[in-house]
Amino acid sequence: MTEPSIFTRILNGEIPGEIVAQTDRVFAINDINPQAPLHVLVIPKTEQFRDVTELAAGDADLLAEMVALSKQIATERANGEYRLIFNNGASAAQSVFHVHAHVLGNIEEGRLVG
Ligand code: DGP
Repeated sequence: MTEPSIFTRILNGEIPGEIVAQTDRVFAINDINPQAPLHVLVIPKTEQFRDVTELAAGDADLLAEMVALSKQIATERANGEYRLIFNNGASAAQSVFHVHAHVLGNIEEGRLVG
């Protein structure tokens, strides 16, 4: 059996990490290494999907729920505008193979990150 992902371990309270928002199927944490003033990870509570390609093919409703929670967080903690990033594969800088969206907001004018 494969080990639970770092995100599943945070969700289960096995390692520290504050859940800043959640729905029945999705939760959000602040990124440990923020690349913008708002940098949240939005993550399905199930780790069955490695990346957004698998997720979109397997459960499009769950992907839509991730986008809706991202928008809600951006509305509460930024001005409703946000950058949404999914890294797909190690050579695209994915390090955790439990699909997650990076939600970035309050980005300084002209400054692109990631
Ligand atoms: P990616 O490179 O797209 O797989 O993004 C993984 C992100 O997960 C990365 O931005 C850092 C974040 N991360 C890794 N470990 C932890 C942790 O223990 N706590 C939190 N809050 N974030 C973590």
